[in-house]
Amino acid sequence: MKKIAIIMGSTSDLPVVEKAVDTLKDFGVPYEVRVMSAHRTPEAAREFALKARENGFGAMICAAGMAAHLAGAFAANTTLPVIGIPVKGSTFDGLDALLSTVQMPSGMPVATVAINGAANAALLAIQMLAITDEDLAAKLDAQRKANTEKIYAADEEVRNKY
Ligand code: RP5
Repeated sequence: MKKIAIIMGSTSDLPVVEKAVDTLKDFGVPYEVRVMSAHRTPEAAREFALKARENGFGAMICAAGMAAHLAGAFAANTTLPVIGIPVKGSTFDGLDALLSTVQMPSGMPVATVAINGAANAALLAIQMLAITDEDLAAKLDAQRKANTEKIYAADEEVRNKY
């Protein structure tokens, strides 16, 4: 199975990124977690992106806050799918990172999830791998069913209570 790269701009992004790691773990999808910055370590980020396909990755998740160029910098150097997680910082409620991540120019797509949307980033990466992996697709179906059951149970609980 292809690996998923999870890259964050700083270890201060870890509390957000951990939800993506947990989700990939739950689905048994192999991953590598790295800290690289579009601004502080641009050479390392470029090198990693250039070699990602030959190194066995199928998609990459890039999490960054503030002037969040990480996902875009990776997209510039690979044709693997890049998923961006805008991380909420101490100012602007994460809107700065959201706009920096989502507003890519034509020809350089970054699939941007919600601010701090790490679980969805991982699920999207899993869905990409599941295009050609039926076992993974079955696990996604099972998770959807379990989530639906949880909502039915919550609905019943609320109806009974009120
Ligand atoms: C971004 O700047 C990082 O992704 C992080 O969200 C933000 C702040 O980084 P630190 O100053 O906490 O290292 O590049």
